[in-house]
Amino acid sequence: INSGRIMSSSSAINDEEASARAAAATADTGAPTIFDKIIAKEIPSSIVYEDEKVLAFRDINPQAPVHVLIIPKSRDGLTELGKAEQRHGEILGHLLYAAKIIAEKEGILDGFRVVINTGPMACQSVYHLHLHVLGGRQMKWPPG
Ligand code: TR5
Repeated sequence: INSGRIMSSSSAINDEEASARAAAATADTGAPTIFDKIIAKEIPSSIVYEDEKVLAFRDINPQAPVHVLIIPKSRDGLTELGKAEQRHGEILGHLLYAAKIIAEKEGILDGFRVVINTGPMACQSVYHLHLHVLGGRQMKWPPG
């Protein structure tokens, strides 16, 4: 009974957080985002990996001991995964392989999660495609 009460109260908090994120989530407008400024190094970020095509930096609001975002340097219409076209296949593969390189550098190859939120229903908040690489703690399933 107690554990049932604890579970329902913690799921109420999660629901509240989820509702707040969902309410704040907006749809893609195609406008430039804060990530353009990070790519241009106009605003600082904690860069963990960079090559000619992608940039990876630490999330400002980490959800795990390791929480890195990987973005294409050229957005090229890829505001979100849901807008991907066949021509984006190469960069999508490059981003995913970069996730493995970063996981290796961060020492989380024993288990890590790669997340892409796409669209308001998934609470996407920045419309420049990005992969979240999360690790350094035991992950749970299902995600919220
Ligand atoms: O919700 P989605 O999947 O769109 O993820 C966007 C992520 O960008 C969130 O996890 C934010 O915490 C992260 N974010 C937002 C900003 C930001 C950032 N990560 C690093 N540096 C940031 N700056 C400087 N500014 C942001 N607005």
